[in-house]
Amino acid sequence: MTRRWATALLAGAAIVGLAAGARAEIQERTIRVSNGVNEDHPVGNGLAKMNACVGEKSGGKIKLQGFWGGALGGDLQATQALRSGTQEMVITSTSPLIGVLPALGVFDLPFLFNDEKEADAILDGEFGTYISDMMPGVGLVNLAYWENGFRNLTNSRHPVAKAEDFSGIKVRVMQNNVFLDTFKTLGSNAVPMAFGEVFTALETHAIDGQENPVVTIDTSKFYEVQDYLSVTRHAYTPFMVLYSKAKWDQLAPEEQEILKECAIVGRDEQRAVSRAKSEESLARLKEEGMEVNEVDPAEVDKMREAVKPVYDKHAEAIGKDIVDRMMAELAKIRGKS
Ligand code: TK8
Repeated sequence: MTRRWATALLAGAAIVGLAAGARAEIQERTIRVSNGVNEDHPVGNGLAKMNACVGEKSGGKIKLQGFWGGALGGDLQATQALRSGTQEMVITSTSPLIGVLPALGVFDLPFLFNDEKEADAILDGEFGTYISDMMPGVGLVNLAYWENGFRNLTNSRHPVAKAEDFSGIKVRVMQNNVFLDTFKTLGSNAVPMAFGEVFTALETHAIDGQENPVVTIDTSKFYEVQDYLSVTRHAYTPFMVLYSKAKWDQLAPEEQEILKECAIVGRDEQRAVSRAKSEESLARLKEEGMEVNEVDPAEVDKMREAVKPVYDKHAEAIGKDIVDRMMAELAKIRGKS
């Protein structure tokens, strides 16, 4: 056998050995993933894709097990379980975590993004990394930003076609001061509440309305307890795919790499389904009897104008440098810098 062949064989054996060694680092494990939404939400598609990816890259050793409808607790409760090291993962809106990391409030500023393209550019770019790099400091690791989406108002009182129509409507908002202030500034009676309590509160008329993306309104069956959908697109909420830092640090580098890569694979699937399903959901909400109105752009501009003071009012709590950095990034994306 020539020296070259021997060298090639040795090199091959080394690579196979390394791969086997790396695989040996990968433990058999089932990772529990807490979700507030139901499994037929696009997050279900994203998690299925991420799970298939993780299974393939780990030789079937690592599995993701989704828990839905807040079965393992709401967003904030599940996130606290991660921080205490008693649970592995949660896919949560950033908004309820504002008490954990005030900087997350930057995503709650009303009418911040004009479209999904801007949201993706910010979240998947330097700014998104800048915020993700803050998460280990509060006991969390953000694997990716998935899409909750542009939020719209539903209620059981009357359509909201003009800025003044918010007046008198009792609207549930997430447990988040920026949303609370935004909806109070718009004239509604804003009530902070965990997502898991919203359906019953609507059904019993403890509240008149809520606001969420149409795929959430559809898959949470809010059409059963709401009459009007007003397409306001007043905010865009990201989901974070969070891992407990205490548990993350117990994973082998190979396992961490697999989870990070597959969270991105899951992200692309989840966003694609979220955007494709939005049209279907809108059609279903109409079929289920909801009266849907697209708010006139001139009226949206009036709403934008009305809530502008919310930016200055909350800049200090969020971090003025963070708000300024966000606005500078957006100006760059819009070609205005
Ligand atoms: C689901 C929540 C929900 C959010 C809300 O876990 O609370 O209204 O938009 O989708 O994160």
